[in-house]
Amino acid sequence: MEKSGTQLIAEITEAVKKCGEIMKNADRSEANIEQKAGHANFVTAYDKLIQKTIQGLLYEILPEAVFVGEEEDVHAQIEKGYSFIVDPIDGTTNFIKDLKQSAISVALLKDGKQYIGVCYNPYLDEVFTAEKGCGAFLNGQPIHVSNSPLEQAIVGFGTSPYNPERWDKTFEMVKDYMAKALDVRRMGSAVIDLCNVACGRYEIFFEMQLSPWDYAAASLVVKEAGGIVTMLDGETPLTFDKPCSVFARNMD
Ligand code: 2AM
Ligand code: CA
Repeated sequence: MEKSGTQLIAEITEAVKKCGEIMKNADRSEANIEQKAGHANFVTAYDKLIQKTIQGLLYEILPEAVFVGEEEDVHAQIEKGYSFIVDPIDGTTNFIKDLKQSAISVALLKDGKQYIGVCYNPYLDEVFTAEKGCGAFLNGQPIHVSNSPLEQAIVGFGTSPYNPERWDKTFEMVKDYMAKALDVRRMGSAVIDLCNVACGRYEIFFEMQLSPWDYAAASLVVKEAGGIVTMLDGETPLTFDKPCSVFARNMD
């Protein structure tokens, strides 16, 4: 018999919590930091270890699903059947710096469409979960985006650090929001930023370029919490087979 969404969420939650222990107890002196292509684009031995661990655990949960992970060389096809899209450590620079603002993100897609999202910040022991059509939850309690207007909004943003050609436009937008909103924040984890929109701590989050593992789970959490998530043009749906911009908000 096929597992229900509730069952899958429970099992995936258990898996991310196990991996959260690895993240929390990591010895950063042994993190073996490597530079990937682009400015401030790092991978540590822990990104790789957590990815390998979560891949094994997710395989036990749903063996028929293909696996796409940030630290993977070959990316699988996602348009048919089940696929997991996973970020083992979102906020790798925060992790390296011990800022305690990083998350593990697991999305489950069905025929290329978002079905389940689970995001875990082990430092706060916060797990955000959503199933398409069933609402969003923080540690099992229902969550909703805030109803504050722009004047009272916290606007989170990412700087697309590995894409210098995006910086000018990003900071123009930030300056514009500084004038119109309450204040701005730059956390360093798109997953945590999006979850902050979902539970009403932020009203807006944007970043000019992210990869599917950065938003596949958390953007479902925002939508199921009553928010809106599109590309920066305000209407185009996000893509899960290639990078895109992300614009999440509590209201239009
Ligand atoms: P990461 O920590 O998993 O690498 C910071 O602006 C946000 O962008 C983080 O969520 C970070 O995820 C993500 N990020 C960093 N490098 C990236 C890259 N090369 N492509 C897409 N997203 C990236
Ligand atoms: Ca990421």
